[in-house]
Amino acid sequence: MDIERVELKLLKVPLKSRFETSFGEVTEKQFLLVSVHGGGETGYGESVAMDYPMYNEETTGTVWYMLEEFLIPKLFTSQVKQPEEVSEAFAFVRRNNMAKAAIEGAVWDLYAKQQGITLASALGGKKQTIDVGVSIGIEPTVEKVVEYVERFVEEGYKRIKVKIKPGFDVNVIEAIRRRFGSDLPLMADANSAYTMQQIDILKQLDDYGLMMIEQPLAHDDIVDHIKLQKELRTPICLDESIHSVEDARKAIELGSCKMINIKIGRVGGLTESRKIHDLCEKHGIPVWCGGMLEMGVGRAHNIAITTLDNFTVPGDTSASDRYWEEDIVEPAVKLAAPGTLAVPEGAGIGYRINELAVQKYLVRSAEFTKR
Ligand code: OSB
Ligand code: MG
Repeated sequence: MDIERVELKLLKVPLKSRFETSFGEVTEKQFLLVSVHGGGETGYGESVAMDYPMYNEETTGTVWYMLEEFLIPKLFTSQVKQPEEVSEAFAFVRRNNMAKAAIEGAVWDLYAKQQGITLASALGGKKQTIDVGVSIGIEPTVEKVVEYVERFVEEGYKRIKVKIKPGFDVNVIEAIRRRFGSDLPLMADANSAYTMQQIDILKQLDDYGLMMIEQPLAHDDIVDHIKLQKELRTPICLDESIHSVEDARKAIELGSCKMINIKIGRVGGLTESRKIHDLCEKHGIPVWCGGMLEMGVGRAHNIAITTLDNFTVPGDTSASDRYWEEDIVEPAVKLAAPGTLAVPEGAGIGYRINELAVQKYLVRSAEFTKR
């Protein structure tokens, strides 16, 4: 693959409404749009790191630094023939998975465009539509969460996820079940807000028929989660703890979880995401695609990976209008039918970039050329 030029653009976009998790609140999103040029085509990737190192250790700033200092130079000198080779080429850099994924995704898109096929089919995905759910943040009141649930149920989302933290957990789930009944596909995401000392609260949640509880314990734990899973009927789903197919193998072997949330950025790219998918499939562990408040390019990558067979649980890839007034892709990501996104038919990610929108949100840009 001939990769001649890479552009980085730092964009800053306000969210339509605040989004709070147990680790903090977001009101605007800074992210990098990565474009990779070669053979007359352009591939796009989106960095999903947040402004502060609260979800993981990366930030928009560290992603820019890793790309400029190590990853872009390596891409120019390593003569990759297939996108699968990018993550091998990047293995000399420890971690920094979101930086790696941002540019690896752009190379995958470039490859698919050069082949004239969709990114989904380049990855081996077969679905033409995917079922999706939505993630609801922590709100000042339980009533506000219930209002959001009502709105998204009306929009047809196939699974509702709510964020919880100590003091805002059983009461929230109880109110949602009371209002919407036991059939609503419902799950809770704790973003590591609990310890084993609080097992009694987590056991209370066991009575509400949740599809799963996501990352209840520490962000780097797969040991206490074994003990917790033994005490709960509700399946535990790991998010923060899984950075690689090796992490997934260990968690499955140990019994730390019964499901895995795959975020392309957290695991270092599409190639590693597919490996985790394949491993989980072999072990009967369902997977779903997580979200990091992406704009359209990131959403497009999420849609593509979700077309693989073992993405059997609706993920967090909601429509663009969940968070954004105006997306940077055209057309915006919209529900094709209630709770369903159509996999675009155009080559690569299948969405065009809205350059006017990119200009509107642009903070800083840089260009790197192969020498
Ligand atoms: O834990 O899944 C998470 C957003 C930011 C950081 C972590 C998480 C989330 C979400 C939002 O739950 C998912 C989305 O709508 O993109
Ligand atoms: Mg999560």
